[in-house]
Amino acid sequence: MRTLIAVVCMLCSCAYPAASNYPGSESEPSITGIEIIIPTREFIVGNDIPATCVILYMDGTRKEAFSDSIHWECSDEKVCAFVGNAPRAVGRGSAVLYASMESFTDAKSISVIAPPDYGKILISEVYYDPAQLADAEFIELWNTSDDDIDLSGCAMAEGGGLYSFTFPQSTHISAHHKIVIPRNKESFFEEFQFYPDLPSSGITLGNSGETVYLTKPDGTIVDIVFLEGGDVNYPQPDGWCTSKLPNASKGYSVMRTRSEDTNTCLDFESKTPTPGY
Ligand SMILES: [Ca+2]
Ligand SMILES: [Ca+2]
Repeated sequence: MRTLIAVVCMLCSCAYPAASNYPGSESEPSITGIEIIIPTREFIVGNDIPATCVILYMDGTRKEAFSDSIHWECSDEKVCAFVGNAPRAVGRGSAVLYASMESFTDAKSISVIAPPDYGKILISEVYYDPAQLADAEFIELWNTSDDDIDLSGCAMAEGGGLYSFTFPQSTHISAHHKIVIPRNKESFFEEFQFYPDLPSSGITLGNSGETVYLTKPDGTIVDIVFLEGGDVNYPQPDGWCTSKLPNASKGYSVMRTRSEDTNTCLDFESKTPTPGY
């Protein structure tokens, strides 16, 4: 009988260890506050706000709170609202996100911006046949919209399918500004005496028929240019041009001459390179 009791108590001891981590137990350190954890302060309309909350203890430890123990509020329901107990960005503007648990609260200011209007980004210049260094090539993009646009996840590619460049996280293009994507930034520097906005893309452009295009994060094409008829694997479609235009001789760029985009060769001319402006 003694042996049996000892075994039962051992099992008790295994199943119910000293309950220092259980809320309400005697050894639980006192709570000093809560803190909202969010990865960024800027969100896009329609997206969830991945906010969580941690409990702060007097001994310096922290523990993520159970989601149903937190009460969330937003200072402006036109900016953030709740689906169940999960915050979501619902409209443009600034607001304060509040979390509360018992007598503890925390607040974080957030801003909500419109979804990027990728259709307002145009390929504005392609320097595909440089005067001296072949890899001084560049592609220039123009944000024709009134808003900054986050290019993270967008990509530039060429029609042969050999080269592409995905924009790094947090790559922004300011409203009405242009950015330069060099093939090789050191060769670009040699020719233009300044460093471009972005790192070397490695995108190598053919000199007699090339297609250059920009895709948004879901992979669909935002803008495309067919140079000298386009790449043999991706030639110009009917309606682009009646001849193999635009083209540019060695040392010149194909350059967009207006912000109106007709998706034809008429939007471009051959000009002296103007990277970034
Ligand atoms: Ca080339
Ligand atoms: Ca330019």
